[in-house]
Amino acid sequence: MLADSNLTKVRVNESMLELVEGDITRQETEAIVNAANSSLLGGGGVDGAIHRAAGPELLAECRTLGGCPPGEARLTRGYRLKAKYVIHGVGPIYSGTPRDAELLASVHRHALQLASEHRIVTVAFPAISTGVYGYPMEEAAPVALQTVIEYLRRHSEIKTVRFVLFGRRAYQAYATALKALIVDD
Ligand code: AR6
Repeated sequence: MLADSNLTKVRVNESMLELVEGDITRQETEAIVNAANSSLLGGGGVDGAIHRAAGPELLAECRTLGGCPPGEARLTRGYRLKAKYVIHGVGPIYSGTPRDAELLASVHRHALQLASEHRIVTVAFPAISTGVYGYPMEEAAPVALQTVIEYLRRHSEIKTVRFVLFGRRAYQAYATALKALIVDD
């Protein structure tokens, strides 16, 4: 594991799992994941930032999709983004029940399954549900990371998964959780 103050890289079988501090709209991965809501018609937070950066064509395509239930994801093109695709994932609204972790794991798995189906080899995720949806960062991080690690162990077709964490605190929470998961291995 390579760990820096704002970059962590760890190999999972044939693939790389990376943590970086930054803005997901600027990523050059083939796909970026959006933290969307069930309407898929835009909102605040990272969703608003992605729609602003991608341009109005993104919303036009989203309108054709008919929404998406929590725990699932839908794929669109990336329009003016550097990323070719946006995978719109709908995370849980935090409730403090075991259903939160099930849905958070599910949205990460669905997003990666869509990437595999479309032969996308590099994917960037934000910290889904940890903003407006209220999921505590320290609770979300191990669930998101464990799910991605399990997926990469079985799917070497995805070469890189990068978590793009917005700010120091988010980066630290994910880095701490990843360290604990690797030690537990
Ligand atoms: N790059 C990376 N991460 C970001 C960025 C960015 N540019 N901007 C914010 N974040 P949120 P949610 C982080 O609220 O909790 C929307 O209105 C942010 O700091 O964007 O899943 C949707 O339409 C936080 O850690 O998504 C839904 O209605 C994380 O991204 C609702 O919010 C997620 O925060 C979804 O809520």
